[in-house]
Amino acid sequence: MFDYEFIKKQDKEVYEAIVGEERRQAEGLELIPSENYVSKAVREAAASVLTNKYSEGYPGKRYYGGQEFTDKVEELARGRAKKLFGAKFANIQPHSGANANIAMYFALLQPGDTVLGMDLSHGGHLTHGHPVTYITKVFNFVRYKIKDTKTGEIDYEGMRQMALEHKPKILLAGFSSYTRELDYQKIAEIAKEVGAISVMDAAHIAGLIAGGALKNPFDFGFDIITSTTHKTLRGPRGGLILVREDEEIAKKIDKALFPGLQGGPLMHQVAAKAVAFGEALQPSFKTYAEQVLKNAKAMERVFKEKGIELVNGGTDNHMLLLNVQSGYGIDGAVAESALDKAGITLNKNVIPDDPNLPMRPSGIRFGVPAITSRGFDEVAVAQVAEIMHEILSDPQNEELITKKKEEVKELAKRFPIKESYV
Ligand code: DSN
Repeated sequence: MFDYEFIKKQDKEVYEAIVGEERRQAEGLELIPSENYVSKAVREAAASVLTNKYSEGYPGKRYYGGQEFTDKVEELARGRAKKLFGAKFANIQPHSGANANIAMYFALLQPGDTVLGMDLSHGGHLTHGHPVTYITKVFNFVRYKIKDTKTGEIDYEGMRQMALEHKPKILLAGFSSYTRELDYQKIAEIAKEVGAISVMDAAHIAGLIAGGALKNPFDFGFDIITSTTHKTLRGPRGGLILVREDEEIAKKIDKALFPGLQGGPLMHQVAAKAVAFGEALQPSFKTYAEQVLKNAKAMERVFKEKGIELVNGGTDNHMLLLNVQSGYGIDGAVAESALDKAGITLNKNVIPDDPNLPMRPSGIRFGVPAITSRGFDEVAVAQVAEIMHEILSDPQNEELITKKKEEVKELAKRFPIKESYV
């Protein structure tokens, strides 16, 4: 896409790594549900001279001079983010989704306060209070779970009981490996009943919300949405915090992020976010979000027809979780590696209350946001699912994998990565 003229001349080693990755992305199929392909316009912004600039603070209130254009770029990003999600306030400076969540905690909690979030093995995220993270040394995290992994229904009554017992300051919805639509109404009611602030970590589905394919938690009274910008939202790597209407909360979040947690914002990434949000405001993004849901359903149908167990019984969003242990008698690591050899990239994943260890879990997690960006339709994604099924049924068969790799390359060639989505 770029010719990398200068890197090529100056630094062969980095040049080769970049073009190697470019080739890998072009020839293979990206099924990691948290990845996507940004437009060339987003990449141009991310590669711009804005990387040279320090802009600590916020538009109109910076610690350094020379902010005429950085202010403009940040205002554009904030304004577009607010419009996309129907929020009154947006902070687009978080370097990542993890930073967005950490800043949100520090803005709203005192040490020792409690957060009620989703259990990691049931779909939550490390930053929702996994014991390996430092935030658990400061705050108290308690976890709700799925009631029935055949349907994926969350144990909302259990959530309520826990909320009444633990009196969380934050009731946290959202996930990194859960496939069903959430009952925002119920969650918001529980939060209200116990006086908690309701937060949705929409990192995975932000693009589907922005594109109108999934419900918007703000329509049910949620106070805050945190997110990444690089998954279904198809922007550059980064984070985002939206506040529906409470100005006091928004002020606390701004302060917690800077100077509380981060230093200078990455203004090149902020510019790239602005461009991506501009793309997401176009009608074509709505079509994209709808196609993502259709494609995920088409993949679901293939595995269901084969009798393979889908965790939560299927999907309402962009991702699927397969129990490869029960379905194919292999663990997720074996599945990931066999598919990787054929050019299909996804990740091994724990399933709820997985009896296996995280490095050899029972499941795989995959999704369609990236291949949908390439133009894959229901027929083409079903073809990918068929290839996956053949490989997973015989993962040691190198001859089969070599043959399937050619089919994957053919598909990749038929649907090249796009340079523009508008
Ligand atoms: N690493 C992201 C994902 O793949 O879901 C979440 O942080």
